[in-house]
Amino acid sequence: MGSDGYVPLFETKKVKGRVIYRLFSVSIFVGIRLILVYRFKCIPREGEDGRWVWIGLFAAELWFSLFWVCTQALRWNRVYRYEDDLPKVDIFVCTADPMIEPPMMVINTVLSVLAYDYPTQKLSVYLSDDAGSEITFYALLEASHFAKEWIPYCKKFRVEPRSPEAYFLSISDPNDVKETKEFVAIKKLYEDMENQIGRAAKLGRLSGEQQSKHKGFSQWDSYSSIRDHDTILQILVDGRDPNARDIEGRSLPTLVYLAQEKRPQHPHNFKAGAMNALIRVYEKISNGQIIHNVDCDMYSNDSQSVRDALCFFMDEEKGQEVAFVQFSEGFKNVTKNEIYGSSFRVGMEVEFHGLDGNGGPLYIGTGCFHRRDTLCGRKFDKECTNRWYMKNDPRSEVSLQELEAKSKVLASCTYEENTQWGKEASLFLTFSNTGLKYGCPVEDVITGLSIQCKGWKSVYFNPETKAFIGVAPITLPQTLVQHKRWAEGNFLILLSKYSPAWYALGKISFGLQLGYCHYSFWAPSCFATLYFSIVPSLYLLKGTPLFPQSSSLWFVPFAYVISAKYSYSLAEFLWSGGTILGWWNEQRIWLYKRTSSYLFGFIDAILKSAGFSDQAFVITAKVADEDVSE
Ligand SMILES: *[C@@H]1O[C@H](CO)[C@@H](O)[C@H](O)[C@H]1NC(C)=O
Ligand SMILES: CC(=O)N[C@H]1CO[C@H](CO)[C@@H](O)[C@@H]1O
Repeated sequence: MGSDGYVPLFETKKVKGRVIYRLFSVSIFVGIRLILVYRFKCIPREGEDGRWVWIGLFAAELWFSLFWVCTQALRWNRVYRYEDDLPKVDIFVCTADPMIEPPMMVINTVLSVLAYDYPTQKLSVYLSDDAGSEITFYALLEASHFAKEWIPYCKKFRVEPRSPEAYFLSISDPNDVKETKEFVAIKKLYEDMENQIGRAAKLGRLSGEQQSKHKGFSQWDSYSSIRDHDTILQILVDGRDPNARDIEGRSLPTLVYLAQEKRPQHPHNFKAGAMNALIRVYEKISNGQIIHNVDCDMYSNDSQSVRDALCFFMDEEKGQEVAFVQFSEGFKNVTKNEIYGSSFRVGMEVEFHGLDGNGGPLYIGTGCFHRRDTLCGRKFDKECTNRWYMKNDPRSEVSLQELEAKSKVLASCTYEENTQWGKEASLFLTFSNTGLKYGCPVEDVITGLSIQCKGWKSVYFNPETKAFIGVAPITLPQTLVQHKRWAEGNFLILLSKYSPAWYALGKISFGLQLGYCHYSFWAPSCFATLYFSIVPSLYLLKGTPLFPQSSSLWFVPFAYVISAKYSYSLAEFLWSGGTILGWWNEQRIWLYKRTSSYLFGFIDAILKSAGFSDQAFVITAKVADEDVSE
């Protein structure tokens, strides 16, 4: 470790005792020289017995000497590289509703990230359960037992993907894998766990026996409802604990369950609030330098993703500028022709790459790796490095109970009052400097924008094998509601203090400003679309021409623009891996969205910013809240 308190991502150490080795090596060298001198001097005269044997021996020794010199190159200057100093990575998994997001789905995501190919002592996983569901806690407890078998199994047989469900689905016949016996055993174990959890979920409560399995369940004694309960915090696996070992005796990643305190009279700010509570709590527990966040419906499909992301952060040229690395997402639930156009194909394959060229993609709330300092409001300056400050383990010398008690306070609903955290749920006001931004239905996008405005860059990474796979909305209403939220949120950003149009002026590149505006303009573009879809057809009935006759020369630009634009759009869609029918569906849905989602999004945004409606809530098919069902 350098005297200035940081260590590089990996460390290069010169081997100890080099001087001694070199002295030793020189002594051998001298010895060899002497041997050669002896051979040369004492060659038998011509005609004497054994002259040629002697010369042969001399040649052989000469050869060996040369060879020896070469071997010295392999020993003279040895360095050893240690990966020990990889930064600590903390993974936040967010869930909000055990009905929409069944506990089995949540723990599959958790297990897939627990099994990342990364040193387990450097990995911690936090599950933020905004519903504070006892069943989810129970599922996580079961998953922590299963992980003791699952992690070694994955690492031993290099299993991909590491979400058990996806893995077992991908293998239809146990005889297809080499390790048939182990496969059958682990699958059985998984199914037992699934049955147990399934039964509990169906009943909606736990039996006394299940509750007696862990002292953590006592925290539900004071639980009155999903919107009214104490902070629930439980460190299920403490990575430092010498007893927390997998079946092969290796350490396990730390695993923490957190449900922030909720009281009816306090806003809890949904996902952003949960993330901010997590950020405060994790500082006391693991305090890693990288925060990785995934939604609970999005499992990791590639165990190497952490290392992939670190490549960008540790890059010698540009690494110090990178605030976050956003991965693309894949969807397992879309049909071949994407009937609701919900895979965001062109966005992922084309548009985000365009943003990346202008300074970095948006932060889309999942599948993202953050430099922790940037989430805590750090500005980019010359002192930022691609090296990682070594933080002392915050846990040292504190018992687990004390640690839990200390951390719990940080997730209470009054903690944020009069602090720099988050900020109230209203627009046009000063967003604070710390944590994720509140008051916007797309808290992720506005958070990413504010980070970029502080001088940071972001990186978009879209590997061939999708690193994260989630579920897309599978019904038309879900699709439309999701787009209403996005359109409304992005439009609100335009009106907010953090507007990409003026706040960002001069802070981010002009191209990136326009890129953000593109998303912000979704909502208002409903009017032009509605006008175009209604008025010309009415006038057609009246017989008033609004477009040039096909015989007129003015017809050419219209025909050209329309046909060229559509051909390009089709080509782009096909190039992104879509189908012709998929493109057609996308066009269809595009019209639906523009005439409904965007219109409602626009109206709601205006009402909200005029102060008529203040329920700034988050709706997603993934993270939803009680009010959503309304
Ligand atoms: C997910 O990972 C598996 C295994 O590596 C791979 O075969 C599959 O193509 C990946 N899925 C996607 C959508 O990339
Ligand atoms: C989680 C989820 O919605 N799964 C659905 C994905 O789509 C297939 C059909 O395409 C359904 O069978 C799954 O239930």
